[in-house]
Amino acid sequence: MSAQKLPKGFTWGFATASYQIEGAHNEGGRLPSIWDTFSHTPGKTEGGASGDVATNSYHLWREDIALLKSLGAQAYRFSISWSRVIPLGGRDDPVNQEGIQWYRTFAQELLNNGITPWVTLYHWDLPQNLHDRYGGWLNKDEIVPDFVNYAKVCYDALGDIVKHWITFNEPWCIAALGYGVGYFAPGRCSDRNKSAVGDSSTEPFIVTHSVLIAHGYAVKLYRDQFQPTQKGTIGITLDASWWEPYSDSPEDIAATQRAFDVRLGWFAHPIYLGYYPDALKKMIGSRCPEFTAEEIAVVKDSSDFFGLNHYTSHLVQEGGADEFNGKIKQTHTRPDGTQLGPVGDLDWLQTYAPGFRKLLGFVHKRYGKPVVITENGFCVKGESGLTREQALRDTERVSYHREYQEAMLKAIHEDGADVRGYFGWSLLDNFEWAAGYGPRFGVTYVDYETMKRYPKDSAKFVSEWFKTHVQ
Ligand code: PNW
Repeated sequence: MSAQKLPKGFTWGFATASYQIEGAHNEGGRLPSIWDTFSHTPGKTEGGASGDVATNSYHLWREDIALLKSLGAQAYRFSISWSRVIPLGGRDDPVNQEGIQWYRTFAQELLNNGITPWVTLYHWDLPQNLHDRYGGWLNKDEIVPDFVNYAKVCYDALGDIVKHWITFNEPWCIAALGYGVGYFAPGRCSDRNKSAVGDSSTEPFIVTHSVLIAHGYAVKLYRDQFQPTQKGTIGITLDASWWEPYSDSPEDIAATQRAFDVRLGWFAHPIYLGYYPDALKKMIGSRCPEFTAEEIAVVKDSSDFFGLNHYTSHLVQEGGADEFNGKIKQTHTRPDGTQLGPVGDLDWLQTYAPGFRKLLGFVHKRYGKPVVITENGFCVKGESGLTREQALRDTERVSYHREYQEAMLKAIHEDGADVRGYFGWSLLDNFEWAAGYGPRFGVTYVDYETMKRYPKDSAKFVSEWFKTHVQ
């Protein structure tokens, strides 16, 4: 059994995102995104951290590629900063050739090193100008054509060498964290005793609607005008926990079903099945936007694969108030007081690999598409307080990856899940959004003083594991 391999054609590598690694926030013609504005606003990020410098990958990209190569990665998932490519963002705004050229050089150099680029178009960094000009994702009629134009610029400029596209990363975070609880840019939230802006009861649903439609039209454009000649694939990345009932009470079981339907189905149902889930409509009633016939025809079946980001599992109880999670209560503590698994450096994260196995089987069966794991990883509790030498011996992250990768293998061989790829999050320690530089998700340690990269034990583990399991 241990000799079992991954299916032929399976690809693996590591993932990052533009704002979390690039730095050079005001170089090369780039203008601010909502994450620049947000992170420069006092009180929004831990210690006032920003991505101004991050891991300086805009300048140190050759080192990043050399690192990927030394680990034997077959693929690399990175994202394009919209504000580098179209600094003002809009369909009538100028394209910044310097930005285009940077990504082209980067993608070409990956290929020269035998690494396949997987490109995310939107990993949360909306050009600030579009937010200021018309409200960004709140304004469907403006943002959809602007996003589609941005996608077209990218397909045109890079599609001859980039064959794997992901339109959006985790729309749930965009909508719920950006416009519901205000924890992420643009920081809108009506019911916090912070500076209340926006309407958390409607905006996340409006934003999601815009994102789904923008995704649909960007995919349609690719399929109509580029896929026939460029022959790439395109899809979206959604994030999901595995949700398990806290007890076997009918209430907790029903709440768990709602977690799947609302937290994941809010996005996955329209894209893979062609409608918003009943549980969502029931919960939010007339606040649920409606698709026109044309829109839903474009959104339905708009992803060639199921891009899945997965980190943790949750136990679910009836009785929460938060609509974005389906009004459930989530915990990692079992009724007997034990924990699901080792605790990470962020409170939503605990290791529980059996949940990953079950989720892979579930997603494949429910949504019927091949799955690509576009992120999976762990931040070790207290790692930023360790010396570099200590941090490099990251046994907990090694265990996490061993357990999750073995769980994936079981899902493939024993449950029939169709999984085609795996990207570890992340290649590097990096800017962990509102949590700043505290939590470290990298398989590579970054010394933020010198910007030197040092592979941790987990980098070697992941690399060896995949080398022995791919065929
Ligand atoms: C993902 N949750 O975000 C993002 O795609 C990455 O950019 C990020 O660095 C990484 O995971 C680690 O956080 C998530 O609350 C944010 O469950 C929040 C959750 C999950 C993923």
